[in-house]
Amino acid sequence: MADSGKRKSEVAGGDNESKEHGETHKVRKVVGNETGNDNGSASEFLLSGFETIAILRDSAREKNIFIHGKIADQETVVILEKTPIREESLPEIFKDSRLTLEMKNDIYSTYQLRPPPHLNEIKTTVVCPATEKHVKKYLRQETFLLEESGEDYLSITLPFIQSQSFSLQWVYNILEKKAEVERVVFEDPDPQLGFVLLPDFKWDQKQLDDLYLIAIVHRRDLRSLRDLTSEHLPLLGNIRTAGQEAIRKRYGVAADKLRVYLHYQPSYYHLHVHFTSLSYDAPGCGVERAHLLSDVIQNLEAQPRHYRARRLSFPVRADDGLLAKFREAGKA
Ligand code: M7G
Repeated sequence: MADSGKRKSEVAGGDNESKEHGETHKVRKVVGNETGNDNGSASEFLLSGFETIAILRDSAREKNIFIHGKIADQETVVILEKTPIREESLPEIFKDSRLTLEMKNDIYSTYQLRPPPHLNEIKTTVVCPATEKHVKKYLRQETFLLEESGEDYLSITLPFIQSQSFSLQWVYNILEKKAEVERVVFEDPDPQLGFVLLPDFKWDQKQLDDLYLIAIVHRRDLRSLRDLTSEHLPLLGNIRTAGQEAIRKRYGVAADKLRVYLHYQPSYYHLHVHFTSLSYDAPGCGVERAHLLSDVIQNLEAQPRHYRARRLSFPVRADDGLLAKFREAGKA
């Protein structure tokens, strides 16, 4: 990310140009009203009364920390993440920062650098009110790989997700233009083949290195990969082609620089497709969870009911109720 050395132009800084495969594209300013329904100033001090209950997870390498706490008695999860250093900000960092010497030895010296506050932002995600499931999702835990047959899905997984899964309100808000309206990069409004493409909330859109968008389908009857048959090939083909084209136009990132995939299991059971930069090691892009859209399309072309019948593997956390259900059924 920050150290990839081949950074493209800044995405959010206005009308910048980016080059991909020799072509030059306008990278339009995409950051507007971040939430689509929040004026920003009201939330400025949202975290001033935050009370920490527990650190769910932290990583010195990823420079993030996941915290469980309370805001005015409401269960809350806060994620703080240091953002990559952008090439564009280097002149200002060098010119306006203060250095404190830590040590000097021969030709080597280390410093604490204090940049101007606006170059020292921390990307912050707040889930409030958070459910117990949110707290568990972010808690670092031992994981186990489950293998699920089509029958296991119908008899164990489906009843479980029907009773347990996360609310899809945020998805419906996007589809109904009640939230994140100004963040939408592309929309095909067709009720059967259409989808909305927008930045994933994990991406701050400040640099292309960690580009991350999601395509959310308009139809509401598809939960996950398991529901897909050859009947859905036109939908999947449309997401692939129109999604890649929209990303090429908006960000100047070509199709062969993108990793386009579905998660199994997803966290949110409304069909959506992840588009991430190929060079970005995105969370959840490992082979135990990510299914490339092009493979999904090919599998359905070869076998119309591939994903209804096949055994699918996926990781589950130690305290995931689904693991308990598989164990009760003697399947894990
Ligand atoms: P998933 O495969 O269901 O689960 O992906 P995961 O979260 O375990 O990866 C859902 C995707 O939607 C993730 O990449 C989330 O970061 C993203 N996402 C979740 N929420 C609640 C929002 C949101 O409110 N807005 C946007 N833009 N993205 C979200």
